[in-house]
Amino acid sequence: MQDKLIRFGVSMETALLGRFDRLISKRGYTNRSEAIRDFVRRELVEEGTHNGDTAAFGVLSFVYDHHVRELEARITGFQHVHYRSIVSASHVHTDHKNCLQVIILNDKAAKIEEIATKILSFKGVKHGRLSLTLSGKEI
Ligand code: NI
Repeated sequence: MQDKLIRFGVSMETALLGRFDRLISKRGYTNRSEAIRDFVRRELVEEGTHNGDTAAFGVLSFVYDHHVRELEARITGFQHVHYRSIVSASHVHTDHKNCLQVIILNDKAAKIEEIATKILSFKGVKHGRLSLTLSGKEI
């Protein structure tokens, strides 16, 4: 069910509003209300995932050199230990030497961060990034 929309006034300096309008235009928004709603949601997600007990989703992407001895087995083994937290894993062979994995996780935010941090610390994992979000019903 769609929640009722409430109108409210916002006061803002002219220069700041100008910068806001240019920013949202660059990002494809056609009106301020939709942009402000999205910005608020983003902050709420950010705030929500700062609490380690929050049920969250995580998207972890990382690139590694599959020639590094035992690394592939280590990555897979670690994911099997944490299979309850991992929803899916995709593997792309980016070239002769490197692989990209994208893992989707669903667990408490702190647990997701713990798993991601560990994987990113493995020797041979070159770089990666974790993005945390909420399921959507909270926002
Ligand atoms: Ni590969």
